[in-house]
Amino acid sequence: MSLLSKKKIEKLKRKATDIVNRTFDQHINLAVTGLSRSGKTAFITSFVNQLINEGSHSQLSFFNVVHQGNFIAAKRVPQKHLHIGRFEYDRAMQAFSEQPPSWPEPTNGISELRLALRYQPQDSLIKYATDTVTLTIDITDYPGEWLLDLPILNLTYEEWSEFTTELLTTAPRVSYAQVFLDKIKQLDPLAPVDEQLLADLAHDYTNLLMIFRHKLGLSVIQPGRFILPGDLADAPILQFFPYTCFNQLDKDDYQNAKEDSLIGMLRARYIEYKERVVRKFYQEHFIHFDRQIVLADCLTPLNNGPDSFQDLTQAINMIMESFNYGQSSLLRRLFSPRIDKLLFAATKADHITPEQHGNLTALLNQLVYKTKHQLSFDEIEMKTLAIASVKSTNVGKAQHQGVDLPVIQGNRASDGKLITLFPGTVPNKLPQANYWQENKFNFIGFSPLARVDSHESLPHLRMDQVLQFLLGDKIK
Ligand SMILES: Nc1nc2c(ncn2[C@@H]2O[C@H](COP(=O)(O)OP(=O)(O)OP(=O)(O)O)[C@@H](O)[C@H]2O)c(=O)[nH]1
Ligand SMILES: [Mg+2]
Repeated sequence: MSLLSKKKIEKLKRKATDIVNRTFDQHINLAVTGLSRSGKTAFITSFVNQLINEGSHSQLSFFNVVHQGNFIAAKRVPQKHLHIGRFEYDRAMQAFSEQPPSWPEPTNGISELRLALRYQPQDSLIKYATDTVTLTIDITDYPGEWLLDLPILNLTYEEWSEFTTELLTTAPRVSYAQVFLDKIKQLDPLAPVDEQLLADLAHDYTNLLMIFRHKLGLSVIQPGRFILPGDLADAPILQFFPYTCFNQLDKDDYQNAKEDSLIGMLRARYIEYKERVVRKFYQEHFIHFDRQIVLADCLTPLNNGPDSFQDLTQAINMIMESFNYGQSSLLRRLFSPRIDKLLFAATKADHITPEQHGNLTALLNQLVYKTKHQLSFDEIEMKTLAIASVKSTNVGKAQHQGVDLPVIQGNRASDGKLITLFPGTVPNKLPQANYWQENKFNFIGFSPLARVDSHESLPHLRMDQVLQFLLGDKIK
């Protein structure tokens, strides 16, 4: 055979392999969300870190492809959408690898990262055709606050104002909202709009939302973009607020109000927000997600008290609406979403002793499944897990009045001091009044335990179960 024909045959062979690979190669869009500070950045960093460092002492025994020895390698590849921010993996790993190590900075908005995972197929048909298959994973990080806005799509400005007025006029919000409510009372809603006044009041309202989230630890924050504006910071589309005196406004006057009146402009901006911000997010991003992870920090609200916990319950209810695929659901009517697996993960499980993990999962189950009964989730497979993306404590035992007590030990974030503590018990169901009287949950922020180089695996709890649930069935 001539050299040329040999070369030609080689080329043809390569082409054939390429076609086979393209047929079997897989792709998945994975979305990660959760309210601010719930642990999204730490989660994605750990997710990527576990995969790209597999082999260097990573602990992924529940991830079948690794356990069975068929995992070859994973690497980062350029992301799909160039107009979306990059998930700053290197910056996050840099924080974990410093001495002393620290947590990555808070993020604001949406970002993306793409991974290519190569493995040896086990499926007899695929195995016959090719030695290796690549699973491409697009990971998107976006704020859970954006999902809290879904109900807005179904509400008129008047209805939304009424919903929000109810929140603002009851405890715990009312004590901070009174000044704002008084200012609104002074306004003539039908007078020509003063845009500066409108901007100032929108600013006051945004500040209130910040206090609710960061000072009171509340979760129901609407509109979600006000505290996490992404690239919309200072845009007029975010300059509106609920009108809290609808009970004093004549219905006809409201209907006939011109756009240059205060109430008319508030209504117009609300409608604009609904269309250009909320609907756009669902259309441009949400409907393309295949699988979703919702991270929930249940421990901080337990530590904050009943108001904060009750608010988390309501926020999870609202977030669940985005996965309600029932025929008559708002989501189904407006879009064609395709998420088929939904993982709810209670983060920061390294803050409690291991015998409490079951309770934490049971508690999250109650939060999630309470809504599941009311809505239709038939098309989505769901799972709940208690995880730590980056485990930052060690577990031990301490003697207390002659009894062995399980304790955790870690570096306190506020001063870096090594402390040992029994953090308290987590209820295994939605806490009743007596829980709050009898228990004091002690949630103390910890720094990462020890520095981890970028080529080493981060310590974790149950990230392998996360990987198996989200990717396992795609790896054949
Ligand atoms: N102990 C422990 N703390 C964690 C873990 N994950 C996150 N944290 C803590 O939670 C904080 C917030 O984590 P991030 O990953 O930045 O959360 P986020 O959801 O990305 O926050 P935003 O970007 O502000 O929305 C961190 O700074 C840590 O203090 C974990 O696995 N274990
Ligand atoms: Mg973040």
